[in-house]
Amino acid sequence: MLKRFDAGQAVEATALQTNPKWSTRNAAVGDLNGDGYPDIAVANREMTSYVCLNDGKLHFDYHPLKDSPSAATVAIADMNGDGANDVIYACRIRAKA
Ligand SMILES: [Ca+2]
Ligand SMILES: [Ca+2]
Repeated sequence: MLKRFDAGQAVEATALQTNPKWSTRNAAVGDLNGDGYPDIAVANREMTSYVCLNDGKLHFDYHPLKDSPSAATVAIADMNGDGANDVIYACRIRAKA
């Protein structure tokens, strides 16, 4: 669910369409492709995680994160100082809880 805030008050909410089979545990927001629109990275438990690239009209293209078998959390930051955001995700192997 996306909410817009104006002066601290929630004034609008929009359902974000994602795959209902995703077992999402965490999400992070940041511009991942440099187009100026914020994108979303999601951490999915016991399955592949994804980045969701925003076209600026709240439509998202989903791209799998390589080697993300069971991510517990995710963050977005420029880790190598090249000016482009990177995705950082922590995975649990053989997660039971
Ligand atoms: Ca973007
Ligand atoms: Ca970077």
